[in-house]
Amino acid sequence: MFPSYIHVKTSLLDNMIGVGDMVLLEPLSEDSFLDNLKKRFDHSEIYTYIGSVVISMNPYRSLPIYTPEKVEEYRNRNFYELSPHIYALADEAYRSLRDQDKDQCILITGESGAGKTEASKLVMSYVAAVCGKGHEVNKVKEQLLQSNPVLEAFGNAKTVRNDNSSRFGKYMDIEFDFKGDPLGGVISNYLLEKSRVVKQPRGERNFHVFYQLLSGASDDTLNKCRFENRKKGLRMCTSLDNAMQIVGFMEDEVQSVLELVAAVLKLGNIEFKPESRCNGTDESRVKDKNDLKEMCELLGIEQSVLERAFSYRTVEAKMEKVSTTLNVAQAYYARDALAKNLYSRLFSWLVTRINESIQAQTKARHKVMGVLDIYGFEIFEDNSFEQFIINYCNEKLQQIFIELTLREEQEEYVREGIEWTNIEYFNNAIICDLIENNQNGILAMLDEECLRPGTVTDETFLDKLNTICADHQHFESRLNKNSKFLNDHSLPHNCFRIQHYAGKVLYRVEGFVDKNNDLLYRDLSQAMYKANHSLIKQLFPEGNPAKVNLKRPPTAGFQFRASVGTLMRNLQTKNPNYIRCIKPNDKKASHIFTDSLVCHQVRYLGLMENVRVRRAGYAFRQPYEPCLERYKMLCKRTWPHWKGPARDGVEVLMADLQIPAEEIAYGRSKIFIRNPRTLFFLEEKRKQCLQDLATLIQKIYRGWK
Ligand code: AOV
Ligand code: MG
Repeated sequence: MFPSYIHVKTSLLDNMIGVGDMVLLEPLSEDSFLDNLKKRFDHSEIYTYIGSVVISMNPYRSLPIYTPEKVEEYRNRNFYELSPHIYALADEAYRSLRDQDKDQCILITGESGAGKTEASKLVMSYVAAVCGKGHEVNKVKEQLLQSNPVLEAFGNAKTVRNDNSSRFGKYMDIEFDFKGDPLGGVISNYLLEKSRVVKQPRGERNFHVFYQLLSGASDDTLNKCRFENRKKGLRMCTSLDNAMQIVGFMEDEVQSVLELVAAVLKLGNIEFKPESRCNGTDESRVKDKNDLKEMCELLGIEQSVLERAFSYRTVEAKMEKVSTTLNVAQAYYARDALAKNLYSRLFSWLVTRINESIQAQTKARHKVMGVLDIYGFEIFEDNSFEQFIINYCNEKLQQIFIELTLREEQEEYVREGIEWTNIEYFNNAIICDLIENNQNGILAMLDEECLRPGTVTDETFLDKLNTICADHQHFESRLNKNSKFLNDHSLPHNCFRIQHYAGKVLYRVEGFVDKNNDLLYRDLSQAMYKANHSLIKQLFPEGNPAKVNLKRPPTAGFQFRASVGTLMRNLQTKNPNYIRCIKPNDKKASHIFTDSLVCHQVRYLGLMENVRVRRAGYAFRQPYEPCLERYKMLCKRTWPHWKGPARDGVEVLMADLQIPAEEIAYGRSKIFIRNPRTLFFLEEKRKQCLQDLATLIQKIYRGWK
């Protein structure tokens, strides 16, 4: 937890560049909040506090504020001593972990392109710079840091919003020993956006690694991956290769991984044509077998087995096996399902493999620092299952944000023996419940629909929602039985709308059932299991014919809900540190501050709410000693020395300055000030006093001359 005392540096109150802490904003309104952000942004001050929360504006250009000198500047300094910086938060979290034995977590939120991933890397590199040294420790640090480029190559892609958008959620626990030296780490990944493997929205790209392989791999690698005729471009793959080596991948493992990536590319080239059968139906056949052949060679799969799996599907029920033919559309569906599964399982394997490398070698683990960099809230024109899942996760994060911020405030009041007055705030638990409730939550109903026998479609799912959620105040649909939205033409029939804490989002149900089911025909998993390729075999354990399991695997939604639950329980046990990232414009441009865009983010990040919570009781607090030290010159009875407890001195001082009693509360170790104006008054007085003193000294000096 941050020491909540505020050492008022002039930098926090400089009029030119606004105030460094929003808690001190006077008057407080959305306009003044935005104005302050803009003022600071224009002066390249991209960081601003709300108490101990750091707001980070993406500058979209490199600023000279991450140098080794800066690291030294912020090292071992109190949070409010210097101007706001992400390093101050990292330093505070690290020291609190090392010296006060408190597990920490760094929660980074904000929309796509707002700077979350960059922020997480800055925190990690800062901690790496200030924690222990030595050969072994340095190796651990390097491995932890280099896991980033590896995961980014496979899990990031260029999107309309961000050239390096993370398409997976990531939580990393860094483990330290009692001295504060890093021992290792554990990474958890959340739902990779695997649909991107087979289809990308216009103007977007597939995952980086595909391009890195094709334009950057060595001739040897390209040959091994059956890309002999590939025109050689820039060599960019080397940095990935390096990173993988540092993390601890063996040469043959790197090769296997790249072969799999190549296989996905070949798979994407396979096309199908219909072949008429005597019973009048069409059966699918592979059109040109060259890509199929190459893919099978790469993965050590017998071509006929895979070819058959693209034409037939075997359904096993109890003791029976029934084979049905696939038409062309079904064959494409099967191909895409295989590509998505290959890639996402490879990604999960990579995470497991990285974890093996970076896990702590000793059991001396003492404390952990968790860093969460998860996809931000997404409101697109067309929102599907992926956005629904992502937004659900953000809803949960907002919930613990509010909960923990309030709890932290409350705890401090109790500790200091000050009366706590209840704060009104919007509790989004009701929206979380709409989504995750075990009985009638949207995810549960989707699962129920996916498991129900009979014809299940996205429409039957929507029907179900309409009957069950109709009266929920955060759920909207035109087919609601109460028809409240019947005439709302912004709400099409095949959609439902949720009023999230961050705004309303329209979800199109198409694909929900399918994506939640996430089915891969067993013939395909069995074909993969038979592969003579060490990696592939591991990725499809369910393809083992000896272990045919008729039970359905858990749905995508179910798995996600479970992992979010685990994450939340984990975060609850740690001391949270928040970084709230904001994107200044949607042109990826420097120096442009689009008011409406920023305003929108400030709203849905709940930042005003955050300031209000911080200011609800007493905006400001400071331990007695530094307070007395700073203002004792304002009172004859405390200047130049106060003999006695600092608290008494502060009381005398405040009485002498005629600060109204209701403005102040005296806690056990701190003075609490209700209104920032009182603080400004004190600061103003002090400035005046210092000026008078300077004039006096000048006069004396002249007198001497
Ligand atoms: P995100 O993680 O929040 O989006 P990133 O951290 O990838 O966003 O930031 C997007 C881009 O903004 C980076 O590639 C940088 O070019 C630039 N940027 C961000 N922070 C800084 C900074 N502190 N200094 C300079 N440039 C910066 V997403 O992963 O899409 O939700 O899913
Ligand atoms: Mg990111």
